[in-house]
Amino acid sequence: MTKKTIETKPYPDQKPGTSGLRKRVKVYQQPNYVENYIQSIFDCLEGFEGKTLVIGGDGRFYNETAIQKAIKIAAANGFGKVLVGQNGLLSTPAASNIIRRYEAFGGLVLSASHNPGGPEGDFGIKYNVANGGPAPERITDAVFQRTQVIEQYQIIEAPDLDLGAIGTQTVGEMSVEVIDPVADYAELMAELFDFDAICDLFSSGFTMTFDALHAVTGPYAHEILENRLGAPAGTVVNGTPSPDFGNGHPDPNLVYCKDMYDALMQPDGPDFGAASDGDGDRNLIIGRGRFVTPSDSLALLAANAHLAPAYSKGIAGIARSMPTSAAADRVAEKRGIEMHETPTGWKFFGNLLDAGRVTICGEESAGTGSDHVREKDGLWAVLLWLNIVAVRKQSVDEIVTEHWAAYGRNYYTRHDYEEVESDVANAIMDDLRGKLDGLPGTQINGAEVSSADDFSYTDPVDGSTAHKQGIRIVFKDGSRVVIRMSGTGTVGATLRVYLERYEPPAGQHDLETQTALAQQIEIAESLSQIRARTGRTSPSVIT
Ligand code: VG1
Ligand code: CO
Repeated sequence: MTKKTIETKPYPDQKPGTSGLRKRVKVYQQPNYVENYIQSIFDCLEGFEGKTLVIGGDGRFYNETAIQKAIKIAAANGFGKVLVGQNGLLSTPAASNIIRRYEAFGGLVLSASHNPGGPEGDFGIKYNVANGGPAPERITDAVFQRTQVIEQYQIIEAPDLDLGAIGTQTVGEMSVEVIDPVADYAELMAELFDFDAICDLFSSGFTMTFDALHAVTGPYAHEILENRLGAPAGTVVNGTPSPDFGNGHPDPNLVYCKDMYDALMQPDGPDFGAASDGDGDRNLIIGRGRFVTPSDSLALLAANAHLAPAYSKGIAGIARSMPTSAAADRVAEKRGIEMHETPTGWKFFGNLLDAGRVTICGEESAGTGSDHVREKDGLWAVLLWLNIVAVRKQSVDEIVTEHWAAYGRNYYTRHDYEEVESDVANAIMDDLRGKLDGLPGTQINGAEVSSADDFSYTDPVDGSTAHKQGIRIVFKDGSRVVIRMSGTGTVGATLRVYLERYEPPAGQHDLETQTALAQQIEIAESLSQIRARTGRTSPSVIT
């Protein structure tokens, strides 16, 4: 086993987005593409000699190839130990937990989340820091700078490791421990939630379907829901991870989980349906007859978290990403706890969680989580819902409608325009920015603008700032239109339009969402001309 220094040339496109570097597999397969990026990450870190690095991914195509490279580069750079999930698997929240539990220096999470996998699909690499969360922008910016000038990388030339065998091997002077990807995570969930109450719920005949979408949560869900909580075998469907996610799209939304949704809307359907994405950090929650929007789910989990043992003393505060609806704000207000509005992406929650200022965080994109790890956590959200249902002894539908009756309802939808030409998308955003100053006080389609800006954020813990995080236009009646460009796409540009309108406790809570937001949808088009300028007649995805 010899340590080698290999000459290389920079790639211009290794700029991490909202959640690490995501590209087509074909891009990652270029010579030295993975090596350059991983070496650039290590070049921006200090003090890891002899320390532990956690590595794991969602099992998609190219996962193992990239892991073998990462281990050998880590060994050559002087890490003391790598902890890697068996067969290269670790869900994103499980990786976050392993980093924290074993006090690792950091971790590499290999995933393109909800994007399709396989040779024609996407791949991704993300670096997480010692708190278990995604590296902050100061690090991701430095990594990108480094990728632009990299000239060489270090690697140990050695045979591939056996990632299937639990136990310890060595590469150069570094030890590599292959660990059970599920055990520590299942243990953590058992500490947080009332497993006895959830067991009783299942033994009382409560029925559930969990769709793992052939992605990483299969083994976690089998162990926790079926083995530990006693849900009948067959509760977990599509529970074996596959490199191309069964040729499917591991995005837990109403488009890709339509069959489950349809089953849940039947009067004799299951009581509860849930799903998670490629890397296990997102969640979809549907009760019989009631889909729970992610923004509402955040508010509901925050309002009811005290029913689970880990949060029985109450929560310190709530944080949500800017485009997420203000439903959670009403819970924070009523409880008199802190509320924070951050840019999109979990990396902005880390400081608030570390400082103990917030306990629960969430995003409209089906991500919710708490201070138990530093990533959003799909199964955590499912288990907290089950814990709440078990204690309240009510259906999801009853819990949601009671919540609206107490707090009012924030109607909410997101319209995505995918694979738009980058030039067109940039021009739309630039033109909107140019208009913002003149908007307050004007009327658009009958609604008066009260404020308009491009969201900037100052982190209250370390004072770091982030700019140009999305255009938000707020109207006098409290309704809101937000437009931003995705930072996770791999082809062209994706424009996201977020629409929201509040209906007070005594108002109408049972309108169809797109109908309830018809005025906001038209306002967004008048302002941005997205449909006109992209030639699209409708969004690619509505959530
Ligand atoms: C999207 C979501 C964002 C989420 C991010 C990563 O980012 O909008 O809320 O944090 O994906 O989630 P963007 O920049 O495309 O809007 V995951 O599950 O893809 O790691
Ligand atoms: Co994800």
